[in-house]
Amino acid sequence: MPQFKYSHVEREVEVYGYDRVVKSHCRMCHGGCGVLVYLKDGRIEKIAGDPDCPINHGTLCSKGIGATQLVYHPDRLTHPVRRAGPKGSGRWERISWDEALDAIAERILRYKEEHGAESIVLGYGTGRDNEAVIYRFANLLGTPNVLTAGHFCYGPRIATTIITCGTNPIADYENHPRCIMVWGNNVVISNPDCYKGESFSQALDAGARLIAVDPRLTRIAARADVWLPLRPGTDTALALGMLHVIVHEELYDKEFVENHVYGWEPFVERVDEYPPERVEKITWVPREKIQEAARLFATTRPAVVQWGVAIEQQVNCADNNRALLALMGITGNIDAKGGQVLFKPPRIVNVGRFGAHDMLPPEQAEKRLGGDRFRLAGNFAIINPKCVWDAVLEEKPYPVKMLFFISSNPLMTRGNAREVYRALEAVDFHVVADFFLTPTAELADIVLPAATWLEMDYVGDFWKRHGYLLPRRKAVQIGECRSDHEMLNDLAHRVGQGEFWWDDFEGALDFILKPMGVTWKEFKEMDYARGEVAYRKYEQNGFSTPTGRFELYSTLLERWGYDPLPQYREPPESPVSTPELFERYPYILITGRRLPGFFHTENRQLPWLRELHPDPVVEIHPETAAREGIREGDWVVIESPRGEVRQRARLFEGMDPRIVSAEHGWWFPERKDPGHGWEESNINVLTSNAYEDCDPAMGATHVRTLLCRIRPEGGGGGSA
Ligand SMILES: Nc1nc2c(c(=O)[nH]1)N[C@H]1C(S)=C(S)[C@@H](COP(=O)(O)OP(=O)(O)OC[C@H]3O[C@@H](n4cnc5c(=O)[nH]c(N)nc54)[C@H](O)[C@@H]3O)O[C@H]1N2
Ligand SMILES: Nc1nc2c(c(=O)[nH]1)N[C@H]1C(S)=C(S)[C@@H](COP(=O)(O)OP(=O)(O)OC[C@H]3O[C@@H](n4cnc5c(=O)[nH]c(N)nc54)[C@H](O)[C@@H]3O)O[C@H]1N2
Ligand code: SF4
Ligand SMILES: [Mo]
Repeated sequence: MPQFKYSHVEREVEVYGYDRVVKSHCRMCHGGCGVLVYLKDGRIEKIAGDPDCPINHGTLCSKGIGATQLVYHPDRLTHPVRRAGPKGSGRWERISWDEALDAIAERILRYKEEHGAESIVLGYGTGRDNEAVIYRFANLLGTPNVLTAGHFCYGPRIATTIITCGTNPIADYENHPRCIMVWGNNVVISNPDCYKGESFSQALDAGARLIAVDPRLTRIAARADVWLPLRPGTDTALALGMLHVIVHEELYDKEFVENHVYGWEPFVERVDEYPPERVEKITWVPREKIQEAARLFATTRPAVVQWGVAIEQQVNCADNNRALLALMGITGNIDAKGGQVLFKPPRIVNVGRFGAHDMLPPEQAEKRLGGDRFRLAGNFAIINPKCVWDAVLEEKPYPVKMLFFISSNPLMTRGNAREVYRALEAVDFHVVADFFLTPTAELADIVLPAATWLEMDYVGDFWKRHGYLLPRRKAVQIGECRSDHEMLNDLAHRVGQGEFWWDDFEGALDFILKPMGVTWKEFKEMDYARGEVAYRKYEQNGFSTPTGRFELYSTLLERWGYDPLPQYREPPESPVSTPELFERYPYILITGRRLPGFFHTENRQLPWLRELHPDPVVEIHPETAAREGIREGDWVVIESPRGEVRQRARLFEGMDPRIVSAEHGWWFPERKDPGHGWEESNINVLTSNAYEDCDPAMGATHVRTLLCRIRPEGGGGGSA
């Protein structure tokens, strides 16, 4: 039994008779929190926050606590299965791991031979700490096609920060920024990427001023000094308007601008096109508020921008990010203590190198789906989902024969769900690795039982940019479940990649850690590792960009044929771009606000978490509800030009009456038919995935802002 600094742990063990406490690292969301896993008779009895962990200091959210119910859920898949009836019939037969992996390997080799490796698409959803192994497998196989959420989540942030300043600048909450501008993010609920709500809240308690840019009055907005409730999808215009104030009032950091940025003059010309009067008309935000926020942000240093995914799931995705980077940059906050820091990771084999991107032959990389169309994405190995569905359904530009989803539920989470359904139904061979038979898995040929984070050893936070690494330690084994890492390590041997993999996955962990001079067994005994912390490194080394400067004007985007400066585009559906459609669909629908207990489509099976939020909820302003004849709690039909779904009304005053806000990810695992109600409340039945609606450089699907109409279910006049 390890010794714990906190005596309450020892005491609890004694009083309640636990036989073991395993220190580990939660991954019920993007992960990060240190946990103590209490076991009795080999079973997890409870999970608590680890007070020693530098990421969460002992705090924990409902999902972390609820993980016990995930591990032991009776519906969990605990052995591989093969389809035993027509696709989607819900009939399955148990098979062994050897049978499953041999069958998958046989298909992979056959498709590679007959159609080229590019006909095999691997996929994952949002970061589940398995991306490095998936890319390694794909690159060594020779397929450039790994379908992720990266086109509209996090991928844009990595791509735009790398081309602007070399890496992703992280808010340095530990050193208490004095001003925080939260932009399209609800960090206290979503704890996204490199951030935890706890460290953000501590910076606020230490006195940071707060600006919130969100169409909804979130808890953060309610606490803010300035709240900018913008029209959804107009973020680039708002950011350029703030830059206009900062440039014209000379509130920028002159030394930084003079010595370290690239493209100042053309940048100022672009900013000049967005005076606050114009920006007010576009964004619905009064010009005085824009000026107030810009002044507060620029004059209270150090300051940070806490940005979220709302700005990435838009036609303006890359330019939203670049406009916010410009705000961080010209105010002198990049790599400043308490500002936006370019942290160094510990010395390890990083995700990119482990992912073996350099092993993908250039002629295969050329074939990346959509690589010609979305060139920023293509250069970062990211693809747009529609390119995959088209290649399955129309065999253009070449056929895709196999889809292999490892931790993703694309039927629920990608734009235009009905098209996704058609592609999953039509594809020649479909494999899924998951904990449950999700609506996506129900359309597979083989489903593999995946291990949860409590059932594996791993180097936690491997992919993050905050500079920490923490050991994730296996606590239990459930049935025949295997981690994605072990599964791919085994499959790799069966498709001729053996020389690049290991006898078992511990070898890979040793390989990752080797440059640090420790083995997995040694790292397992450590609390964490941290990279060297240093500020303003650019003063010595410049930025890792083609010009060595902070590129307000992107030389790479210019080379790829795009506007090198950020510009505002109207959302594809809006009162301005499609006024006739707006007459019939008179509300702006925003989708996907995060819920504390669920992670996208996950956790709706877990009683503790479902009890907190039993039904899908659509927020409607009381005036709008009255006009449409909708009362609190009514089931409401939400309709877009592409279809309709139902969610339950919650009347919410904290947004403009022209906005409606719906949840994403809803299916009903308690329903035993194989569809599990995937169409009923799935907001992506309503979203568009048309190429022309996507960000032209990044290929981000525009799922955040569309037009809709609403009516009470089973009656009412409706708004049409
Ligand atoms: N309209 C709309 N759509 C959205 C969004 C939105 O805001 N609005 N948000 C989007 C965003 S930001 C993202 S990132 C995507 C997310 O998209 P996905 O990542 O596809 O989302 P999930 O539905 O959570 O799918 C994950 C699946 O993997 C399983 N799983 C979890 N962990 C593991 C693991 O370790 N191994 C294996 N093998 N399986 C695992 C879960 O049971 C679940 O079925 O969705 C997005 N879709
Ligand atoms: N509990 C939980 N945590 C999660 C997830 C989850 O599903 N559940 N998903 C994870 C993933 S993959 C991601 S990407 C992150 C995302 O985390 P966040 O970025 O926090 O995502 P959201 O809550 O979807 O959106 C944040 C805010 O954006 C606002 N918003 C909507 N449209 C606009 C707009 O046009 N402009 C602006 N400025 N704001 C807008 C919404 O009102 C919302 O308050 O969360 C991660 N963490
Ligand atoms: S915030 Fe994320 S990592 Fe922390 S306990 Fe909750 S689910 Fe786990
Ligand atoms: Mo995401």
